[in-house]
Amino acid sequence: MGVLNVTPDSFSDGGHFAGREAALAQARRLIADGADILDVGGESTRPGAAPVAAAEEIARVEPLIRALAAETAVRISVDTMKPAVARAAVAAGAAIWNDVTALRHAPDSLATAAALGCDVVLMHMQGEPGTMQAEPHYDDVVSQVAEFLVARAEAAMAAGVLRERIWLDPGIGFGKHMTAHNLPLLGGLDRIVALGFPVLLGASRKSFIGALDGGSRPAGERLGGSLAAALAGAAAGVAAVRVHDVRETVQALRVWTAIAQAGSAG
Ligand code: HH2
Repeated sequence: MGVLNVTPDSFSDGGHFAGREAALAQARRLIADGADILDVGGESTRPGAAPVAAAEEIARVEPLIRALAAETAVRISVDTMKPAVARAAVAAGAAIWNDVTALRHAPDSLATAAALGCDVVLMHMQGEPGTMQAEPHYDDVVSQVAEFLVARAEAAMAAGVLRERIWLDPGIGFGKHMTAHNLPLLGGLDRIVALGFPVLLGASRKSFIGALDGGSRPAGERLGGSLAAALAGAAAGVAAVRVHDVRETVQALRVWTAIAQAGSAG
């Protein structure tokens, strides 16, 4: 899954693809690089990001999704917590609603997901985007994230979302201490995969990588760590990785897969 943020303020690519032509060109690049899914986002979820009104978010993502759906068979996902944005995006051709609040943001989130009938990504987050990094606390991060995700999947199914539409995501960096929580979660991904739903992993360029590599590496200098996390995800059996550097990730996954297959054949 290639990340396409059409926002002025996303943590790693904010402002780069805010114009329509720049966004389309980046989408084509991600597809040529091997992305199977494009994740289009019109509101940054980084700590302290300014909230965006639904109308403004729709204006950012809807025309782009419509243009992309007309020219590519690659699946399009919309990264939003707002039902109105999800509705507009699916009407424009999106096939997946990626919701970092796991359908908790609005009272009609669950019913909207059921009515749309699209795939939904239910992501774990402790707290709210604005304050989630202030003081995250867990007694057992892997168990608590797993319990939350199961509860949200059950809530979605009770509201009418089909089981086969549901993806789970541990939410790396969302209300998680840089290393004390993100690392056990990455190391325990097999327990999230064992819940029986396809798992999406988004670790690309996140701060824990900078923290493990001297402390101050900016987002654009975290490719090596992003690849390491993607391969850890592959080893645990995740269904997809949400990444900024599609070309490099596809290459890493191809080599990793070839080695794994040769190992089991020999
Ligand atoms: N991470 C980000 C945004 N959306 N969605 C899912 N399902 N999983 C993630 O890990 C995830 C996500 C944050 O990254 P990015 O989009 O690059 O930044 P921003 O939130 O600042 O737009």
